[in-house]
Order: sequence, then C-alpha cells, then structure tokens
Amino acid sequence: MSTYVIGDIQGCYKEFKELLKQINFNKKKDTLWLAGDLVNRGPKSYDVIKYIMDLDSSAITVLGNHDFFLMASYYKLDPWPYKNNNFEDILSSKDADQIINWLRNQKLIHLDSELGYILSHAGIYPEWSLNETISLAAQIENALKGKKCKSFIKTLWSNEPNKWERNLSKKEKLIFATNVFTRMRYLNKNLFLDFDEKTNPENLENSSLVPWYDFNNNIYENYKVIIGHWSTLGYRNKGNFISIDTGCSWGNKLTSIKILKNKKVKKIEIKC
Ligand SMILES: [Mn+2]
Repeated sequence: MSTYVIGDIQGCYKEFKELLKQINFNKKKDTLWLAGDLVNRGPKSYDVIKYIMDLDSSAITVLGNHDFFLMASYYKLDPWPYKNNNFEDILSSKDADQIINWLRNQKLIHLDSELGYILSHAGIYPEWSLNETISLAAQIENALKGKKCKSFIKTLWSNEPNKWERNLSKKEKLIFATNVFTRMRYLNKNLFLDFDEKTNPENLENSSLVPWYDFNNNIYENYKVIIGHWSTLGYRNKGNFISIDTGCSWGNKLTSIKILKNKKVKKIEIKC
C-alpha cells in the first residue's frame, strides 16, 4: 500500500517499465501518481499511455503541456504548433479516439489532504488560495470533459493574460490557470508569468525573474507541491515543493519518489 510519484516520462517506455520494476510497483496494492507530460519527444508515447490507461484507478495523472499538445494536434487546432512533435504513433493508431478521451478525463491537480501533497505538472500560482486553486483546476477538468472540449482547447494557445486579476473573464481565468498548472516556471516580481525562461535558477542571468515557488502562499502551511516540467531544475526537495522532472527524454534520468510518513520521501531513479 505505497504511493509513488513519477516525473515526466515523455514517451520513454523502456525506462518507465524499468523504473516500475525497480520500485516493485504492484498495481493491485500501490498507487502511482504521474506528474504529466506522458508523451512527446521520446520514442514510444503510445506504449506509455496505453500502459498507464491499463493501470486504471491505481494511476492518477495530472496533465502537462505536452499532453495538451497531443490533444490539440488530434483536433488539428490552429494556432497550436504541430512541427517537431513526436506522437504520431498515437495519432495514427486505431486507439487515438480512446486515448484522447482518456486524456480529457485526467486532472490538472491532484490533492491528497491526508498525505499533505498537491501534484501539479508545473506549479501553483502564489496569489491563489487553496479553494481558488481547486476550483480553477475543476473548471478546466470539466471543460475538457464537456461537449465543447475542442473549442475550449483552441482558446488555450495564448500567453495572455499573463497576470492574475480577480476581474478577468471566465475564459481568461481558465487560459491563465492552464498556463500556471502546465507551463509556469518563472514570474516577475509583480507576479506576471514568464513563458520563455527555462534555465536553472542558479544559472539565471535575468534578475527580474523569480521561480514561482519562491513566493509565499498560505497553501504551504498544509501542503507540499510536487511538480515535473522543469528538467533544468532536476530533482529538488525544498521546503514547499519537490521537483521530479530529471530529463529522461534528454538522456538524463527518470525519477520516482515514494511518499513516506511526515512529508518524507524516498527517491528512486534510473539512468536513461
Ligand atoms: Mn512540461
């Protein structure tokens, strides 16, 4: 009865299976949380996603930006970019409809109040309360499940608005929140989202930017946030967050954590 979290798999099926073997993952007893970006870049997106679908309720997935790329590509939505994607194995398969339908039913955040964790692909916005965070994730999840999913995803390819305001329209709020949950790394000091900088904070030359997790939020009194998405950050377990994207698709590592008691975790990783 253990809970494990695995970072961005990105089509690296061989490494994913090897890591599951390493941690002795048992689908009948254990739970696996996946930090999103299941697909793209690596060679076997189809195999990764079908394997996770077969785990049924023993796997919990939050969506990442590459998972949104896949949905947008399936629906052929302009102006989403289609070049350089590597999930044709999914799009050309007879299961494509079923896979997209499964993605549409995954989450933006997973919250476990007993263990005290929130899983999000990219992070949580500093100005949001817990209720606001939960509500925004639920609204995006409902829009993906709903009949207007295609037109909803079409609206998401936008870097605007880049600042949270209470008086944004519902549409603007959901664009902003999807960017926070799936793409965020840095904010400027006035809490505007930055969409370009990907570097590790230790090597950051642009002093106007701050990693999202360096801003305080009352949420951290009760929850630690687990993220993937930021491969240049690599594995970090600091006060309010744990990052576990260690760049498997770039030939680095695939990382898992086992959730232990009292907010402790055990890291298990393999070379890719
Ligand atoms: Mn990502």
